[in-house]
Amino acid sequence: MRFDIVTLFPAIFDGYLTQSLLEKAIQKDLVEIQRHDLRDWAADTPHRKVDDRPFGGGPGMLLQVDVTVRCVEDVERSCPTPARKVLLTPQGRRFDQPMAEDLAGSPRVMLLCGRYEGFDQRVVDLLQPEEISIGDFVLNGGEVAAMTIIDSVVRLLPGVLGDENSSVDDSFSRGNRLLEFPQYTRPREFRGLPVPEVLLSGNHQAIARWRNEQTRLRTEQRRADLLDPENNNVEPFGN
Ligand code: 6GU
Repeated sequence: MRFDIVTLFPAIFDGYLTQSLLEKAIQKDLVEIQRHDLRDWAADTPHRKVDDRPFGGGPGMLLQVDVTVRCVEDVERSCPTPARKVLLTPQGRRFDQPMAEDLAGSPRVMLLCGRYEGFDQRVVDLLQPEEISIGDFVLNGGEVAAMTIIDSVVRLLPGVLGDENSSVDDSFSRGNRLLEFPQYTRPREFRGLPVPEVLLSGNHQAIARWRNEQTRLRTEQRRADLLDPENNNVEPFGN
């Protein structure tokens, strides 16, 4: 799978690409990540301007449609596989695990990271990207959101995780919309807090029952919304 990241700050991704699980996945050729500096598509060589003030007034600067469309079209042509285009914006559809699973089935995804107040609306009108938000809060730009999406997608690609920490039972996946049960390792007791007795019992049936119960309790207490069938409509995603 290939990701193309369009950003004004390609260096933000440096540590993430070299200090995480991603580095191994890249080495194994399971994923390829190309970064593209939007400024390289600016028209004027000395200033390399990519933004301008919004018509009608208001705070901040907008990324310009001409620079952005030129960039995206060139990046699209840099590889024969057509790219699914995703624009990161707080106005987008809220990202979740089924959307990560859906993206993991795409051979190529182009992520457009906004900065400032965002993109000129005509970027969306012309390129018709899927617009994605990672939650109801505001980031300074799409870069952290792009890393979030890549991180959640890459771990779903075959061969990235070993069998020992497979993603098939992950919370929020299509087959499992419940929270995970609590887990414990050594020592058996720490500052007066013991590991629940049942986990030391060797009784696998009792352990499975206890874990299911904990999953149900936690989900009821913390995320009752996940148990509401109304919220479990798996809407299609994409254009
Ligand atoms: Cl995708 N971008 C920005 N700038 N802020 C966000 C976001 C994206 N998702 C949540 N907040």
